[in-house]
Amino acid sequence: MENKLSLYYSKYCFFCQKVLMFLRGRDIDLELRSTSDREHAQALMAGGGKTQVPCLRIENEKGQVEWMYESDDIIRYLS
Ligand SMILES: N[C@@H](CCC(=O)N[C@@H](CS)C(=O)NCC(=O)O)C(=O)O
Repeated sequence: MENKLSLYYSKYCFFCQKVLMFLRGRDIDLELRSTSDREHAQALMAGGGKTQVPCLRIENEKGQVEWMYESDDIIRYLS
């Protein structure tokens, strides 16, 4: 089973736009979670420990979760 991916983002954030541009046209199974949605913002803070976006939540088949914060690291991971 593949890792389950969720991208926390804000539409006002340049670094998020960079990651979203990278995703465009690529067939990557990933859920987009806008932090304009209070529920997503709270989950990001609770899980990752800070509100910074973009953040990629990576959940492996064992249910272990990693929170990846840097846009360049996220793009590298998804490449
Ligand atoms: N070096 C980071 C910069 C990310 C960043 O500065 N994000 C801003 C929005 S553009 C942010 O989330 N600021 C609010 C916060 O840190 O809580 C990256 O490349 O992802």
